[in-house]
Amino acid sequence: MHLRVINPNTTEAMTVTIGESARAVAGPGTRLDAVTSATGPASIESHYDEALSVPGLLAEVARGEREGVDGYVIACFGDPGLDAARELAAGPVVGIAEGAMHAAALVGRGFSVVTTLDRTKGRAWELAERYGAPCKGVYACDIPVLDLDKDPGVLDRVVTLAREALARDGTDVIVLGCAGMADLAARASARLGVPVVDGVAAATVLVQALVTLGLRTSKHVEYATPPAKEYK
Ligand code: 5HY
Repeated sequence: MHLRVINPNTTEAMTVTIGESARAVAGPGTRLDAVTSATGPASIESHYDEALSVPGLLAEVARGEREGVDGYVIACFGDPGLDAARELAAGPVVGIAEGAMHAAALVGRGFSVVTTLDRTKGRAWELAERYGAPCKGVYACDIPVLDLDKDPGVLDRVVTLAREALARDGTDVIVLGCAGMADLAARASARLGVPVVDGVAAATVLVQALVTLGLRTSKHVEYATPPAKEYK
């Protein structure tokens, strides 16, 4: 099968981290490529950024459809453009928040999210609500997305916040709230002694599982191909 992981921001360095995390869990029969949106924000840290990330994301899904891609991961914790992507894609489309939250629910009673900026916490709560996931808390380490790979103290900040979250929320699983944190999951889990979910890996395995099950996005009504019309 051929899967495509799409970084909806325009920062190639993040796509490298994302690709490494996705390839680490891709099966032997899976061809996986990680691509970067050609247009839009360098990072997604607001509703404005999220809105401007969607056209570039959808262009990558449309290209994937022309190239016969079997399934997609939207590698941004806001799951931007998820429903629109499902209208374009024949195969399954999973966002990393969606994948992480469902995986977390399968290995614990409840999870806490550790994300980047305070202002993105509301979106994480909204998604947990939509997905019916047992999210008990959302915390921000206040590190801008593009500083995650520059700040040497990131792992310590995430672990400290996660420890506080587990105690305060009474949770037993941590979800990392940014694609740029994908490479922290194993080390954080070793230090915390609880499962720490990287949404890139979780969503990749979920899409792979759906394709293996022969489950493609339903085209009955809601996610049918959009009606043909002029777009200016
Ligand atoms: C992400 N922003 O995963 C989100 C993280 C966030 O550019 N990639 C981004 O803070 O929502």
